[in-house]
Amino acid sequence: MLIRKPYPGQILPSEITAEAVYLQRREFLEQARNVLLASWAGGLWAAPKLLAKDIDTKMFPELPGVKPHANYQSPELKKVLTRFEDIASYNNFYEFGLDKEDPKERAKNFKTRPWTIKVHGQVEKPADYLLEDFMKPHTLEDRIYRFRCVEAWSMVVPWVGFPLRAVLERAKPTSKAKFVLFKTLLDPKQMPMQKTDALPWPYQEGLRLDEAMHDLSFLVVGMYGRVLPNQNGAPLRLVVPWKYGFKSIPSKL
Ligand SMILES: Nc1nc2c(c(=O)[nH]1)N[C@H]1C(S)=C(S)[C@@H](COP(=O)(O)O)O[C@H]1N2
Ligand SMILES: [Mo]
Repeated sequence: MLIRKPYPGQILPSEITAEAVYLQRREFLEQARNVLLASWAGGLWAAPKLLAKDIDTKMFPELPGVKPHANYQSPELKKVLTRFEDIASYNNFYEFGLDKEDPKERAKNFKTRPWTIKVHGQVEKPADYLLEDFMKPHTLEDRIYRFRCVEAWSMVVPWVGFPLRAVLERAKPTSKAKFVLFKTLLDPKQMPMQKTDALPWPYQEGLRLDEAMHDLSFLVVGMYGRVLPNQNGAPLRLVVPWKYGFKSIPSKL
């Protein structure tokens, strides 16, 4: 028999903020911010900031053939999912700026086509793929993951993509392969922060081969059944749900 004992420091369910309260807090923060912005702007500088409420999901075309296609509007899912507008307007994508609001404005014109993905190193089948060819063999899946940042915020996101494992199986790692290295595009003309030394560029992340081969490691091309917004790492990003967000590298593999 399994007996669950609380361990020292365990968070009791009663201590977790009720969701409704949490959501109210977000709304409150957004309203407070709008009021603040309005009063600062006060006719002096009227730089209109793009807010979550300005994001129109219809700007992002629907991806066909997603399985299973979740009904994002169902009351059950609406209750647990973070809103599209919030996921697409609170981003860590340092190539486009250090503030959460920077990427959605500055990545607007980022060019995601044509896009090449290089798979090389200790693999039997190294190749350069055009994004369309890279994706062709894969059925798009809808997977709801909780995404946690080490900064202590999290979101529940219905991603669309395919397992990283399928890609690795295609590339056939040799017996010498131990790790997978992921690299984001280096293009300071398009990614303004790459002109600074805020971080060592290009952004890189690594996984052990067994982590990369795990069923949950997911290559993402969309969310909410729609094309991935640039600020969330279009055209292709990694999502590793049991690790903090910084492992989930956008925009290139
Ligand atoms: N290339 C690149 N990848 C990155 C980052 C980044 O700044 N640049 N930030 C990481 C961090 S800290 C987080 S929390 C997630 C944020 O992804 P999201 O903005 O789509 O939620 O991307 C991760 N991958
Ligand atoms: Mo993060």
